[in-house]
Order: sequence, then C-alpha cells, then structure tokens
Amino acid sequence: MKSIGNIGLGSVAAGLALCAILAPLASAAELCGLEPTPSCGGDIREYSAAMRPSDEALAFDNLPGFTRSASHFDHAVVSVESRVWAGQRGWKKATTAHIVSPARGANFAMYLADMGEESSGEPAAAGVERFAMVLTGEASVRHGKKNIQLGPNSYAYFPPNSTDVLSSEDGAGLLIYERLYSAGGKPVFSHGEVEESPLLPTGPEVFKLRKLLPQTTDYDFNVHIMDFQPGEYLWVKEVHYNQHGLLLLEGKGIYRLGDKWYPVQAGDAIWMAPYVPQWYAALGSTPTRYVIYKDTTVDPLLG
Ligand code: UGY
Ligand code: MN
Repeated sequence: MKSIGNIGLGSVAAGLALCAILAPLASAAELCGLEPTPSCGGDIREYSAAMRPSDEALAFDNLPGFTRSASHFDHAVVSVESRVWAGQRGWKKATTAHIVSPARGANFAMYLADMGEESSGEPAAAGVERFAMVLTGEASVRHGKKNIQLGPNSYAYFPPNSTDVLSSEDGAGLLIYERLYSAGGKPVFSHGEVEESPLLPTGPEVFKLRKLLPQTTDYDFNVHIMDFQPGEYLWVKEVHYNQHGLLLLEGKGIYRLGDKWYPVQAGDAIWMAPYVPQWYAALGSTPTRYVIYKDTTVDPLLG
C-alpha cells in the first residue's frame, strides 16, 4: 500500500489513473478510499466533528474505553459511567452500586440504592449503623409508631441493631453510608432535612459547612455537607488520619488526591484513605455541593 501511495497520488490525474487501473481489483474501493477523489465514487467526506467549536460539550462518557474513574492504594474516583448496579442482601425491588467498602481497606461502606416502586431496605446487619440520604424521590421509615417521610435532601441515621425498615412506594435514589459501630456510646435514631441543619464555623475556610449527626463521642463518624461558590477552594491542603467517602451532589471542579488532579462533576464519588493529601477547587459557573463521610472521635492510635 505504501509503495502505491508513493507513485504520486498528489495530482488528481494520477488518482484517476490509479483508480482506473485498480478498479477491477477487489481491494480497489479501499485504496480509492485513501484519497477522497470523486472518480472513486465514494461519498465526499466532510469532517465537521474535527472542526466543532471548542466550547461545544463533548460526550466523554461515551468515548469507548474512556473513564475518569481511577483506583490507587490511597484514593479512588468512581465517575458516573463506572457504576455497576446489582441486587443486594436485604434490598427488595432495589439495586445498589457500591463505591467504597472494606474490600479496599475502608472502615465503612458507601453505596447508592436505586429503590423501585414498592421497594424496601431491611435494617443493616447486626452491629452496623446506617446513614441514608435521599437524593431523588421519596422514601419512608417506620420508626416505632411513627411513619417518617423522607423527601429529597433529607436524611436518617439508624443506630446499630435498629429494626427500622426503609421503604419507598414510588421509588427513590439514596446515598447510604454504613459502618460497624465502634465507639461504645449510645447513638440514637435521628432524621432531618439538610438545609435545616445549622451552618458551622469553618476557621480560615470559606466553604459553608453542615454536620448532619451530633458531634458527640456517641458517634464514630459524621456526614458533612460542604458548599463552595465557583472559584472557592479548600484553604488547608489536608492530610489527616480520617477516611472519606464523598459524593459530588452539584457543580464541578478539580480534586487533588495525592499527586493526581481529577476534573470532577456532580455524580462523581471519591474514596480517600487515611493521610492522602486532598484539596478541592470549585470551578465552572455554578456552586459545588458535596456530601462527605468522615470517621471521627475514634482514637487514631487504637483505630
Ligand atoms: O473535614 C474534612 O476533612 C473535609 N474538609 N475534607 C475534604 O473536604 N476533603
Ligand atoms: Mn478531609
């Protein structure tokens, strides 16, 4: 093919001549296809995809084999296109997508639950505490004699050995954190709506912070909601013993994890192992909100 190409396809005449010679051959169409000459009978090609404006949105998630997901010993990014849904013990008419679990060294599990119509989630395994945040739809919890409705942006905490069942009539999307309880206190059932939780002081930081669980030694983790305006970023380039499981709820930006930099957007999830350097900058034109698990009040020496 190379030697044929070298004969001199530069001129139209040479192209026509070559096509005439090669026409009877089975491979002629392919060879003619190398040069877009009308005489070869092929379509005139037009490469508008290559000339598209640089501000046009590109469908990266559909690019074969491409993913922003990454997995390293001290962090992982699970972008939307990498979620894998499956049935799970205790979840009826629902599928779950696990993002973090002890299988990768974490002290907690983090997963999404896609509840269908008339679905339910049995209580967590013995000794396991559960935090559920409603992302979409409507769920409910039967707690004693009370039937508690949980709409989008609301949450509930179930202490270890709770017998409360989560259910949904019309379907709901939940974010779940679970952990084998390890604090030796008396955590209790609670529920609420994110915006009703007070804003807390953040020292030198500019982001807005809410903590959805009580800050007492009865709890071995907390769930933070963090809000950034575009252009705001973490002041502290954090390194700490606590682990994180993060879900970006709104917005986009750059997450630094160790010595890697990840463009992230709503729907992306991140696992951060103890001591991984972490830093975030909110970019784009809309604010960022993320929800993040953080283990706490557990002695770093004793785990
Ligand atoms: O509380 C935290 O550790 C939190 N600021 N970390 C983070 O956003 N990566
Ligand atoms: Mn942190």
